[in-house]
Amino acid sequence: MVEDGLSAGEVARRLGVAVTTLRSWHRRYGLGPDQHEARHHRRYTGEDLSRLEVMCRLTGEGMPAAEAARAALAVHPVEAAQRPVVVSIPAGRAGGGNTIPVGGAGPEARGLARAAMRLDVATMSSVITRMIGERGVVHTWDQLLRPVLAGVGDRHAASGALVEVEHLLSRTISDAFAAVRRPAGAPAPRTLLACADEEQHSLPVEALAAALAERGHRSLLLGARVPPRALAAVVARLGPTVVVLWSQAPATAGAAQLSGLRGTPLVVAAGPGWQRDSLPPSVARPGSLGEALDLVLRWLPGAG
Ligand code: B12
Repeated sequence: MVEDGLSAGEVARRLGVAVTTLRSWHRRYGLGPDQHEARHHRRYTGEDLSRLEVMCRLTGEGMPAAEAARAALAVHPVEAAQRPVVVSIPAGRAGGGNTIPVGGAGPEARGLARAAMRLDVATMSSVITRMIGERGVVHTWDQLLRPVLAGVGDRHAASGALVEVEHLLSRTISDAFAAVRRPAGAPAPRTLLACADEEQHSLPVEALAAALAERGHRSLLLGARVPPRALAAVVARLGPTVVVLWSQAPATAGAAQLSGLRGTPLVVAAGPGWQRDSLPPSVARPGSLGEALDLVLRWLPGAG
């Protein structure tokens, strides 16, 4: 409950948006404190806060700011006399300069980027889960997640900031992939998915596990940093048909790790870390999640 009203700074902290964003929403859309007492700082009431929460959620889901403002004002109407004229502004400007660049990616990617900047896990999760449900894992990875991950990576590389955003986004993506229903009663997994030794970038193999699940296949997901001895031990125990080993950077792409996989019908070295020249010719090198999925499916019984 908000008794005495909140300052713009307090509201900004609660919602995870910049004070400048709040001011611009107030100026452009009238989404601000109703009572503006002369010579006093503006205080936000509980109703103001509710409207702003709707605004954050909708822009986080990719809705243009002017449209989201109209919806927020409709959910919690303001007194007619105080109602502002809502103006349309060019899309993609909300969030000010404090944004993650997503290139030409669609409104959902911009919404996810904004939600990530606000550390708004609920919105991030609903945007990702909805797109997986509607368009599938491969589309979601290529059109939504990759652009935002790359944007966070670029911003971090340039400034050293946004570690917390990167971690929370990664965690939320992992959770969404893990929530893709694994096929019940499907045959035991014939595919092993792992990251190379000391490799922490596990999202790509998690994406592949979710994409395989969508197509009715279980896989064994070993995740990040799998030492070669552990990998060789699992392969010796289970004799999988396919092993996919992910390396994001050359530092983790020692080709010797693949020697323990001899006898596996299909070995896939995936990720930008691997150098084709250093790999035996029998090792497959997909160029995308979709290619990796097709490659693996070709080796699994009953796949099509
Ligand atoms: C999230 C992230 C992390 C998370 C990972 C969380 C997780 N569970 O995965 C955490 C915080 C752990 C992390 C750690 C580090 N990270 Co990091 N990270 C990222 C980030 C933002 C996204 C990674 C990702 O998933 N990319 C997926 C897509 C977006 O990458 P892609 O290269 O375009 O992949 C394409 C191809 O490989 C191709 N493809 C080909 N075959 C296949 C097969 C499959 C199955 C798939 C899916 C795709 C595919 O399609 C892909 C696109 O789909 C990137 C930024 C970026 N641009 O990638 C940095 C980035 C990869 N990280 C980087 C670094 C430096 C690190 C650290 C060393 C930082 C540090 N100082 O500690 C550590 C340590 C890493 C280690 N030893 O493994 C650098 C790597 C630079 C380099 N080439 O050496 C990057 C590029 C950031 C940057 N711009 O500097 N990171």
